Amino acid sequence: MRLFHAPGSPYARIARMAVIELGLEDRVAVTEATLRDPASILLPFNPVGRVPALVLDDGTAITETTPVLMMLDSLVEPARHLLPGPKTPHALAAYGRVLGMLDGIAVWNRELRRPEHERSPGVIALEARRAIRVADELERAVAAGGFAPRDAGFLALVSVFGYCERRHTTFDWRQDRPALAALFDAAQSRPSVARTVPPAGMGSTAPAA
Ligand SMILES: N[C@@H](CCC(=O)N[C@@H](CS)C(=O)NCC(=O)O)C(=O)O
Repeated sequence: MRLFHAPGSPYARIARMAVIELGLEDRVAVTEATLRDPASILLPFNPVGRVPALVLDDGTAITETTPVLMMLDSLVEPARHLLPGPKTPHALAAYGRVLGMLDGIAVWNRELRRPEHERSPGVIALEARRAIRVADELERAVAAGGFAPRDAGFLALVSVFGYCERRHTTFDWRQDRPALAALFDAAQSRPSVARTVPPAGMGSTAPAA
């Protein structure tokens, strides 16, 4: 099977890290695709044109991060699954919270990529407030011992702040968030993290759009 990604995409990075964490590199080929490009090799498989997209051997294209993780999890024994289930509601809540934060950061970043006269100060202010609010909550959660297991919430957290670090530098997320920063820094030595660091730039298209 084949996983389409873009090096700058924080959503696709979660899936790429999952492939490595689950030991699926010999079963899942990782292919880079261009985004927002009518000639992209992704479009015949996924008309939505977004990554991650996981194309199964029968041609079925699984899209959106969580369904992709569900499919990847299904390839390994349950004890190694990354996605939390309803029996671990705190972990499920943590994963959802980080994904929600990522959605907001993506909107914020997209707004900043517009020509200045097209930007909405209202949207930027709203998304900045949202990001600060969630990051403060994540700081409290990490300080209390949260995000310790290497599950989907942990991978999503690393991906969101990795994106902020490299492609959304306007958000000074480390400021007054020592627990979060320490967790993020410690994660960098994991092979799944070290091997998927996004290129510096802006947005999700490579190298710098
Ligand atoms: N809700 C999707 C979001 C995926 C997404 O927005 N991916 C971006 C890259 S970070 C993309 O492919 N954008 C291309 C486009 O908008 O055309 C998910 O959970 O995977």
